[in-house]
Amino acid sequence: QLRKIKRALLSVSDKSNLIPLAQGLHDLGVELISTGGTGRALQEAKIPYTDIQAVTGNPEAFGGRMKTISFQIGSALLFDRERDAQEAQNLKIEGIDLVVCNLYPFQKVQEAGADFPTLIENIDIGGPTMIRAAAKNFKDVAVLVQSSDYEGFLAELQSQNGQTSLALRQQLMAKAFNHTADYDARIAMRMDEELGKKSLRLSFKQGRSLRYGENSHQAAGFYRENSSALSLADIRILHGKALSYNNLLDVQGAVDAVQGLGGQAVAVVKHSNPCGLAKSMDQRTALEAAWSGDPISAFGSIIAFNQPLELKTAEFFQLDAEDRSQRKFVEVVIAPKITAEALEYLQQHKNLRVLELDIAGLEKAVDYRYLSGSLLVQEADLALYNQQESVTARPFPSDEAAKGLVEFGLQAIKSIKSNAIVLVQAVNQQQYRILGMGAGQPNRLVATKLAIEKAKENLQREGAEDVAGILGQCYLVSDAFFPFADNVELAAQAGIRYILQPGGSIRDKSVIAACDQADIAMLFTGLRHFKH
Ligand code: 93A
Repeated sequence: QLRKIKRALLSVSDKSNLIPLAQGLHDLGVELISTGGTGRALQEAKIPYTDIQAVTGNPEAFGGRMKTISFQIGSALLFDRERDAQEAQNLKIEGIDLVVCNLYPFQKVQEAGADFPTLIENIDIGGPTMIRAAAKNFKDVAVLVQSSDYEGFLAELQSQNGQTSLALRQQLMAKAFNHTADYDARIAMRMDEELGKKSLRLSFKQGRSLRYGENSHQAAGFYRENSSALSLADIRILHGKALSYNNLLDVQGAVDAVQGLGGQAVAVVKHSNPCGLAKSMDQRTALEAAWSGDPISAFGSIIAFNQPLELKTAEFFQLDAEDRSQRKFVEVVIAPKITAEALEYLQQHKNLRVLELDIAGLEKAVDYRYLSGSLLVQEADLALYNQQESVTARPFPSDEAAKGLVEFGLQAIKSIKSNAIVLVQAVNQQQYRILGMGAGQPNRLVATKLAIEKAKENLQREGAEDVAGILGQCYLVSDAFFPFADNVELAAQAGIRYILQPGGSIRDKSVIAACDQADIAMLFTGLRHFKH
């Protein structure tokens, strides 16, 4: 089903790449038809063309609102070359086999802050009509809507004696309908806005396939947002099996946790919560410190690095250990880059998924949650704190070291599901880690208990001599205010001496009093970090 292109209609607002295409078509013997501005560009380049008015038999009218809209152009694009051949001949309609069209730049004009009448004038009517007509008749007609497609298209024509294949025309057709749909969606959104109603028109394309959802009886899919410059769907799998639904959720959790942390940061994630998170100047040290947050849960975890993964770091997993029990199996590692040596080492583990993605370049300005027949939208939780106000008799330290640990603690708590409590430790000036955390508890007191228990367990395993002494150096961070003093009392019993929380409870006073009683320093940040 090759189709020769004999006549082409060129009508473009964006004239980039136009001349090489027009010249190429002309050289192949294609007759070119053009609207006013496009024609002038051809004329300047000395490429012969037929003026649209000679085809429509009508003048370009009404300030350009009527250029191509006509019985002649519509018919030339739409008639069925087999079924309607006789009728077309009777009506003296000669087919047009290619439309090259891009539309009035509505979006660009809008972004430039144009007034309403200017916007209205930039709603293209004739362009989408031609594009949709050509696309509908893809069996015989080709359509180009993007200037970056010209070069490849021309090369294909040149290699096929001026003909296009059905497969190519079908691809161009799908692209054309997507293009006009996006164009109209933009206009529709803007018109809703004018009436004070904001509408959301998200547009996604189906991406990699998923075998199933959270559980094996749930079908699932993964879609990439069309307008996203860099998406989680752009992950490159360098090694290992396809990603599962749960993998992707955990990868997002791990990536969120390391994003925004400087130095060498590592997150160890299970069920979308970081059970380990650390930052250091050295990557291997950071991994060890993150792993130590919960060395049992870390098995089968998803691990994200904010810097290129080095061999020395990867060797921590001891994948080549004779004694199999020494090998640390994880599900996924992801980094902005995996060095060749690290990749070779990790490939020893058949089931490990090794992923690359430019984590720092990922953007997630908004969060969406689908509810029954409705969508919840919010800005992503990007800020760490509003203020740092020491509210206790014992002042909360404000030196550089303290600031570093405060920011690390807030970054950690922001990534953990509510109710969340995390204990963070400065191993030294440049090395921070999660020492214990409690996540997703309906009762905050239980989260505090879990975080303290885990911290103690970790310190005991590590052979720490003065567990209470170390806990006395850690910061206990709460994602939301303490409604009662009981959390403070529990922390005091464990030897905790520093607490960070948003503040803002009607019982703040009694919570502060409990801190003073126990000689605890407390900082109010003024910003809650719920994560449901
Ligand atoms: O105002 S329109 O909707 N009326 C038309 O009949 C029409 N035909 C093509 N705009 C129309 N066009 C658009 O003009 C094309 O989609 C293209 O964006 C532009 C090209 O005009 P020119 O060749 O004069 O620069």
